[in-house]
Amino acid sequence: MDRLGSRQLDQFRDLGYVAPLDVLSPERAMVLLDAIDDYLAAEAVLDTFDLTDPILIREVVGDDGGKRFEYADVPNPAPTVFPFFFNIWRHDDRFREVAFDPGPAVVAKQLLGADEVLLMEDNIVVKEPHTGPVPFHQDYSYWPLDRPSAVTLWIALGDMDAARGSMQIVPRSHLLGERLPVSFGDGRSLMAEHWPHATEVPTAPDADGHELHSYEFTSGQGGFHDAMVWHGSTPNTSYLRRSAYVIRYVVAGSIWQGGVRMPYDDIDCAPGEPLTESHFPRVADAASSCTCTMGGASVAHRARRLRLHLWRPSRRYRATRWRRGRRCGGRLHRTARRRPAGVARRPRRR
Ligand SMILES: O=C(O)CCC(=O)C(=O)O
Repeated sequence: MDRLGSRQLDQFRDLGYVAPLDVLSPERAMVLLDAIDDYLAAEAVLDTFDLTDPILIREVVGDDGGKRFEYADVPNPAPTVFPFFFNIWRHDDRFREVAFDPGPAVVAKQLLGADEVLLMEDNIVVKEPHTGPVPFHQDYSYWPLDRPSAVTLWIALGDMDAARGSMQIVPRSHLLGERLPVSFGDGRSLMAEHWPHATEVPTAPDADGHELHSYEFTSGQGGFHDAMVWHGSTPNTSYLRRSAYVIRYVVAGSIWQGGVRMPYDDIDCAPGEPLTESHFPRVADAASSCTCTMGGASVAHRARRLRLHLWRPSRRYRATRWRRGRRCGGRLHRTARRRPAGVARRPRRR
């Protein structure tokens, strides 16, 4: 992936995002799509939950008398329609290679004006056919960081437009201050009583007079957005599964806030300390060329894109049979955990 030019950097500063960018070749995108298909077909998952699971955040007082927030389990009888994979790079080399590719990471450094960036997390976001929107939200509100010095790279796996459930961005909204996190299932704002400094993201920003920009990408293209920009995605009204690979980069030296600000994984980093590289590895040390980008589409590329477009949505996958605890063809390096009956998957967000 090439470094950005000054016009693209200006676009990012002005609008809060920059797109479209050639991030992956269609072939590489196809490899990731096949990987996702494998995971879903095998019903074996890593740290995965349904993005639309109900979210409940409660305040607890620790032994030291300090207050912090944690997620509470909420029973959710609804079938999984919105699989969300978390930190897949830890388990699968096909994703790790992209997450550690210096090309996109160098662009993240350019956008953040940083000497070093860390990989905060990666995600796969799958929208099954005929599933709803992702409500507008701001990524920073889900992160226990002391500053919004982070960017998200959203990569389309498969050709993408609004009918397929693509991303929508509210340009310039990154300049409008901190907002409350949103529960993705019902669009409810969270933390209102605890974060008096933050206001809600409008549920329909266009009805409030804001512009909307939509991502229309061919497979492998992507866009970077600012941690403060409002964005969401349209319903997937097509008969095709929609998949995206998402990488989040954060400036090295950012301070971890932990549950004092927002629940997250338990990690080896105490609140008030800089992010630990054992959990948030450093990327972008290498040169800026990206080995996985193949910009110009050859005839073969286009043929594969067409195949992607016609890709059958559920070769082996049965949405209703989605659950934890199965083997995944020996690909996983970690034993899947079985959730006790009646207990919802623990919600976790970016
Ligand atoms: O993929 C989607 O539908 C939404 C993803 C998103 O909001 C994000 O990655 O920040």
